[in-house]
Amino acid sequence: MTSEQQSPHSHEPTHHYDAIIIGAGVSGLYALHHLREMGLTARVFDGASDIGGTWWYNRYPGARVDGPGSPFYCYTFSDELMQEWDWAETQSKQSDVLKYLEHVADKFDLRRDIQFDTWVQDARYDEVAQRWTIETRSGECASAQYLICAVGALSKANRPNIAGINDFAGECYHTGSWPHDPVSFEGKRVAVIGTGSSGVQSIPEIAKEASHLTVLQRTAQFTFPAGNRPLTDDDLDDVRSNWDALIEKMRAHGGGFPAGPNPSRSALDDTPEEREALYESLWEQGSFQIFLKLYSDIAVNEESNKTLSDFVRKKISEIVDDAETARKLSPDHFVMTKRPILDAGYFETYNRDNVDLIDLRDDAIVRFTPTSVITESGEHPIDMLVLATGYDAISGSMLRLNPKGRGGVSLKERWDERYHNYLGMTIGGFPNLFMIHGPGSPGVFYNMPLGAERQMDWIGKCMDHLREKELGSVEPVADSEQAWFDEVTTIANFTLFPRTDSWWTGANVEGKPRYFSAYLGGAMYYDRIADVAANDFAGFVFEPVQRSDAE
Ligand code: N01
Repeated sequence: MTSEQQSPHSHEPTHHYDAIIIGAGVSGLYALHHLREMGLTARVFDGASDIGGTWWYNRYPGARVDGPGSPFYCYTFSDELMQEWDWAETQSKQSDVLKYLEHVADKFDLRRDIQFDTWVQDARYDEVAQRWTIETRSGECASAQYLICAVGALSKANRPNIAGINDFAGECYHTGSWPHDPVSFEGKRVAVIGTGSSGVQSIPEIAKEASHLTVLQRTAQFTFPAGNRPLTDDDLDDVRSNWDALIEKMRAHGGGFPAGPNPSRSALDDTPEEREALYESLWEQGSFQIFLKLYSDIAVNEESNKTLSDFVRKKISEIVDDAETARKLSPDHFVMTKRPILDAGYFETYNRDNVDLIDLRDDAIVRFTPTSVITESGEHPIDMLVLATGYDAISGSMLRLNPKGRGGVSLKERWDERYHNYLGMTIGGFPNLFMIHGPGSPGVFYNMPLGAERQMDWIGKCMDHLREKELGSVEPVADSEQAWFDEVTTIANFTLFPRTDSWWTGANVEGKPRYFSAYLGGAMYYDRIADVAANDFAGFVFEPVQRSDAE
């Protein structure tokens, strides 16, 4: 159903669709394509000026895929798309990922249903009409039976609240909303706050150009060689001729990678020499493959974990010339329990004469002035400040949207203490709303384009179910949300992940509920959601279509 009649009321919807999708990133693009294939009408709204979501915003120097690597960080729904696209490198740079997404948008003619530069500032459920109405910042309203939130797990910036930071008069950029015009570091004194993936990728690049770079580090990080290399024609031919089998492998793997399960033995089953040889060869090889070939218990057994932590700390001490700097760069949390990072010459960067490291645990920031950052040890004059301080991740962009469900209850109210959800896709009291990569789903622990496809395929099945049974709304019951929370938490507590402060646990944002909200069961998640669908969507409550008097 689509209609474009003008409404007499300024705040009445003027456009009506089957589905409204918020976000034109990797998830939103696929959602649009899939809904069209189902014969539904859909409109995508995005605050950015073009497609790409995270990949549109994150243009900082050094930004690359540090996940599964190309050509596996991609959609799988179209064989033709796979066959025709030439990836250049194993760890594609941001501009190459964006080119790919632009190609997808052109090939499937997606742009005609996407509205750019349009920030959705409100979304409300109408219980009588069984529809969602959204309002944009410019006051435009539209309605749809379904609201698909493809708002990104890493999209709401985490900006540090440090005394005087707003008084800093030099250039200041957050890695997650990097300018589109080139930024020059030439001859400048630059400070970077943050040593997560974005900091670790950008620091070596900034150091090459800046006259001086000061890295302000709160937590030292475990990072591994990215091993980026060009993809040859033979590499691509090999993947193309085995694509169907590789997709099956990706779907069966816990992280959505074309790999078998990790070796089934514990790190403690090997002798120290055997372990050292394995770690050394993986370090040499680089790329995300490192994590796929590790012992099975690195993330669950403290002693096993320490064997790998010790190995990386030894590497740091070998690479970094200055012993004190190497000490500061050596992490003390369980390796892997903050998002593992891939780098290109990160630790080597600290051997440069123009780079200094300040460990904020020993030498905290006191305040910023218009021209400097002052730490306990003294003043550091700077021309530019780079905030690589990450995101209010997983739940932040949903809470920023803050949809209002039944009875006008807002998501902020519903998620006051924890992110109630069922299957990581639906929320009680918010009928017909679906999240992609939301809390309670594998989201950031899975190959994200593949995860988006698989979640959206399930959402499509749920919509089909409503259509076939002439139902007007679907939402989870409270018991299924509680059971899902218990399942997510039980799996997480089996691991070391919840024991480290990270954006995975919400510990990076003040006042955020601190718990591990991602589903760590890997491929089991897709079996679980398939079972729910096969059992007539057990755990959900449905309402029949409410017919108006006129019908
Ligand atoms: O963010 P982060 P990110 N004062 O949260 C520090 C994905 N990604 O943008 O660890 C001082 O990891 C904070 O310190 P601490 C990837 O999944 C993918 O780097 O909280 N420091 C940390 O060092 C990644 O994990 C790719 O103590 C402060 C840093 O800032 C995720 O995005 C590329 C601070 C933030 O690190 C997020 O990565 C990049 C403060 N007030 C990212 N606040 C690709 O694959 C925060 N910090 C391309």
